[in-house]
Amino acid sequence: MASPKVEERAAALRELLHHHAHRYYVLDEPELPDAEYDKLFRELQEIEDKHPELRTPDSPTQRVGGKPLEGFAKVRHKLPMLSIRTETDIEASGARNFDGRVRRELGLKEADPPIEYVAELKFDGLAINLRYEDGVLVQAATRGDGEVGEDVTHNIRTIGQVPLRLPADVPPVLEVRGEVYMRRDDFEKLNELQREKIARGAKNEKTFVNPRNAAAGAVRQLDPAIARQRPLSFFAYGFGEVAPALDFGTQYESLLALKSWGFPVSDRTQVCTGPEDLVAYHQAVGKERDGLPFDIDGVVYKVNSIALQRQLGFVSREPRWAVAHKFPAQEQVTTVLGIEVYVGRTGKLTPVAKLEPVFVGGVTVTNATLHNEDEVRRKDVRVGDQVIVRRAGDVIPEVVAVVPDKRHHEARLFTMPKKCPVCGSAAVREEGEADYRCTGGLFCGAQRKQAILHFAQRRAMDIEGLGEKLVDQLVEANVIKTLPDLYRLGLAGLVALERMGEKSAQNLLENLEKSKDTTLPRFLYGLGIRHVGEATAKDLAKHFGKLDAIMDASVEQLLEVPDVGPVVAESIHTFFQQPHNREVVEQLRACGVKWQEGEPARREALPLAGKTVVLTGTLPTLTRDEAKDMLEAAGAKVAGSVSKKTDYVVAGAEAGSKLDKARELGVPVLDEAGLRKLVSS
Ligand code: D41
Repeated sequence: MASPKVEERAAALRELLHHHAHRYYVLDEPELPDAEYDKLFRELQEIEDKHPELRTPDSPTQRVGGKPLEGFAKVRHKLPMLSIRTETDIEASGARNFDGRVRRELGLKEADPPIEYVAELKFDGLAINLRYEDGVLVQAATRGDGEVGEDVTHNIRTIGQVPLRLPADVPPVLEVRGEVYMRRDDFEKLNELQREKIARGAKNEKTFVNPRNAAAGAVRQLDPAIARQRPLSFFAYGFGEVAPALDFGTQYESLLALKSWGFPVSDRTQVCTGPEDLVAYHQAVGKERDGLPFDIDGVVYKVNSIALQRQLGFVSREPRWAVAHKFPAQEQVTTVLGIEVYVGRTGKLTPVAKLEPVFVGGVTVTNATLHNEDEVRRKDVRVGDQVIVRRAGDVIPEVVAVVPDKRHHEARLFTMPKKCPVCGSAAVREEGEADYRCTGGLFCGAQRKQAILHFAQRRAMDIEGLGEKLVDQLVEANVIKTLPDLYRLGLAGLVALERMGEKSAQNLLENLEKSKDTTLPRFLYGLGIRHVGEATAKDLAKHFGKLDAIMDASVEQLLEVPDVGPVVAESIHTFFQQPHNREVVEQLRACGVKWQEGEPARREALPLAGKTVVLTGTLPTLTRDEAKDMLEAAGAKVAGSVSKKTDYVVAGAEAGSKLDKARELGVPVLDEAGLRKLVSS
């Protein structure tokens, strides 16, 4: 018999899990990281395993997957959508355990040859079943509880990567299964937009906790117009009902077939032989994880031979021939020790949470951004709170939510300081803006440091060896107050700095000298004008040819530059109206900073004027930047994704979905030789 205490705990867990399942599946607004939810779930499972009399019919453990939402038509899957067993052991042994189990089930001896597997990424999205009849997409449904999902056809149709029509050779009934997800850059853009809407006073808007929740929210959006604004992606990994049946020999062949029909299939999928190949794959993907453009929460191993898959079969809706091998979670709970305010290059004040160190997505995190004052208030983050921290890829870690029932104190609400914490100048928030800004400009040490680092970076003036530590020293010692001071540094002054030897000082001076020979776009970008990124700097240089023309341009003239809108034009104009900014430019030129000035562009005269080109894959001799420069010099616009408006796609080795898309849309595809011919045409 279970003790009253255990019984009480089971009831409390059921209550908690019901609450969090509702937040997650129905509202798309989780309050707990998945890993935390899983822990509670497993605790309840263990209690129920030990004391089956405590297992109630409504226990969350008795339901597989999500509950279909109200408001959507229900779809009964012709073949149930299975789930995938998770290998709990994060270490390499996870792959070995799986291989061991498979061999045992198949009755193999040690001397028998190794098993072939397909290893693939485990996308962190939501599973979808696409049904094609006579090659036409007729229905898209969520997984739901595996038996019954929701009809979300209208929203899935908005995903460009989902083919609406297939080639003639596909079976009359074809169901394709895959994962709908949101890329990290699309997710960041979406949340940035949401934050702006909230800053402008929108009431019913919120930011999303992670790309998966944003994707889930978009897929289950009742209004397809809203779904359309939430850029989703798709990749295919398997099949549902197929009639007449297809007779593939291996899992891998089936993926190649999907690819040939125009479905996006991950190019990171790999055939592996034996467990050590799987271990190597797990480790390699673990290293690549941060650099991927989307979230993955692990890798998946599948037995490659379809005959062996049949022999293995499944247990309680999980195939014995597949397993998910996870990576460290990208969200964790930790405590806020304090909230500090950082000052950025443009004077933007950012509240940053100081955290109890926590291991998230593979690294230890101690700081996480809170974005701005509104966000801190909306999420109601206070010192001492337990919060969910997310770290994915190269994005700065962020506090995504407070864990509400874990607050044990009455900490004070955060307010933004009205003075810059670095220089003491007034901090102001303009009407309709989300951020406070320090008004100190280059008087502010923080802005000065950031401005110098920005100027020195590789993509701007490319001053090698001028890193963060050195800039801190130079600014704090008051050796550098403005950018031209950099070029007035002397050997004696540098050597006087702590930890600076004569050799490194000499090197730095040489690098400074080298940096003087630059290009107009690099110089313009390096000035750090608000809203002028690399692309805009290039556009400006191309349009005006000479710096003086840009400095003297009116807002109207600036608006003539392609892709320059009112906000950007205003910002450039204001910058060059400030006498101290003009002075900085003059002094830099006087110090010997120079570039080749050009003629104002006559766009029509360029061979690729008005053409849009997309680059994908690795070219044999040109780097991506070189290819881009070549195309832009010929008047082309280089875009990031393929659409009907794309004129050419230049594809190199390992080109992925962009190439598939180009073929699907009939966009001409060129190799490097073709590119060279095109720009010289
Ligand atoms: O990338 C994924 N999330 C993924 C999910 C994948 N690469 N493969 C999967 N394979 C399966 C089986 C083995 C059952 C065909 C899956 C899933 N299932 C899956 N996703 C959600 C529930 C099940």
